[in-house]
Amino acid sequence: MTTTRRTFMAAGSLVAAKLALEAREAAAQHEGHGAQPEHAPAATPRGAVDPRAGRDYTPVTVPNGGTLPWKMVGGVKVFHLIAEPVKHEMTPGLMLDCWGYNGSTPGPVIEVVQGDRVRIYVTNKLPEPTTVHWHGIVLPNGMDGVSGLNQAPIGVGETFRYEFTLHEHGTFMYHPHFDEMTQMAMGMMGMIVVHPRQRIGPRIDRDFVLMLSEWFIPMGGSRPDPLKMNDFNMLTFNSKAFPGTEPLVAKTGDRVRIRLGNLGAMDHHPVHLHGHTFKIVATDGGIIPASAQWPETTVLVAVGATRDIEFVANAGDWAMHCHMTHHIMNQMGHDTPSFVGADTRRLDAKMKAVLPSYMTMGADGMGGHAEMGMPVPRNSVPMKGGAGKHGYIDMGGMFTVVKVRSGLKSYEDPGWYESPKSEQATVATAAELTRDGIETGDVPTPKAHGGHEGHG
Ligand SMILES: [Cu+2]
Repeated sequence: MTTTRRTFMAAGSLVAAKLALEAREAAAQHEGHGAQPEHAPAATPRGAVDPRAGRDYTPVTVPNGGTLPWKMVGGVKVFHLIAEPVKHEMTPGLMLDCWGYNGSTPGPVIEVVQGDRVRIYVTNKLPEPTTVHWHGIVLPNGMDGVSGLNQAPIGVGETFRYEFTLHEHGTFMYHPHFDEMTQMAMGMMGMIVVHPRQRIGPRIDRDFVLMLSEWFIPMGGSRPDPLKMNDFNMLTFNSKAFPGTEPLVAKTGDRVRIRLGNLGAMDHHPVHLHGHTFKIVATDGGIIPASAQWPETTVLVAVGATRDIEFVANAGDWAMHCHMTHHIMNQMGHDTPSFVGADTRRLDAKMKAVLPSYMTMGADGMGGHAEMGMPVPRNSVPMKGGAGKHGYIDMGGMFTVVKVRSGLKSYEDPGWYESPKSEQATVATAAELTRDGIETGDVPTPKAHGGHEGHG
């Protein structure tokens, strides 16, 4: 047990914190975060955190999502989680029948403060039993949520009560531990953020929460397939695939934290952020001491783990994505031969005789296919990407944009970044090539992609 994980209030600092509390209470009023507990919860063996002490944190921002509301009853934060089927638009053009919590997948983020006593009612509106496991949280055994081991399953229509005190702070998750293969593949998962009772380290300006998951959605279908063990064809941040992912917006110089959690079935995701180096500052086991943090540009988020990264924001539109290239594609077919570099003219000619619209895919790469609007089954998004400032962004899946600007008045999507001309990559001029002695030799002439002249 380290002092960085659990903040012990010394008597002197408690007085100071109480004084600061009054000033802060007025300022820190935030939706769902108004009241402080009036009564300290009953002392526990590890109840060293004084819940009457002040609070100094930045509430989380959940792209494409929100936080679970709560009310204070006798010093306990009371939540109501409802496990239920949900209609979910994973990305424009793909509407799904999923399972989730309180109308969404992932479920709303449960945001609390270290030392809080929580009572979480869970109502089961699914067609089968369920439970909730509070992943990563140290709590009494009977609250751990493993069906059969720690509790009876929550029957269809039943409401169970979970109650415990958050001794640790950090980034955690919740998910079922009954038929988890089905229920998690259908979208049942969520994140838990426990802020430290007293701030540790520099103030965070933007605190984002992203859950990573993976799905198999048959082309034209609307139900995730829980039996898939690999070849997942939809990869998501907060159950959204690009271009459905909301950007993460920050001001230049903001200190940004991104909390990543992975409850996918099989895959670990190396999440890469462009234009920055960041530090991995915490795992779901606690804070990494400053002396042990190291700079990174990619963080591997293993199945069942969370990672918090922090950086100071640089101006621009920066891609953030899983670096497994198949994880930034939407509903790509995997069971086809590779045509890259093949001369497919004879094949095309024969096929066109029976299928006039036939065109072999992929002989000169697959960039631009997404943009061409091929005929596809209804409710499917094969290879679909989204519009960008400089043309089409050929990616889907676990891809989003961190948008950083100076002088923002709000954290609404500020549109596309306008690079200064001198800082924009463009076609090199003949004068530039001559000046620098660059000879390109013979170069191929671009072929039209099915009547589409090039792409961005
Ligand atoms: Cu990945």
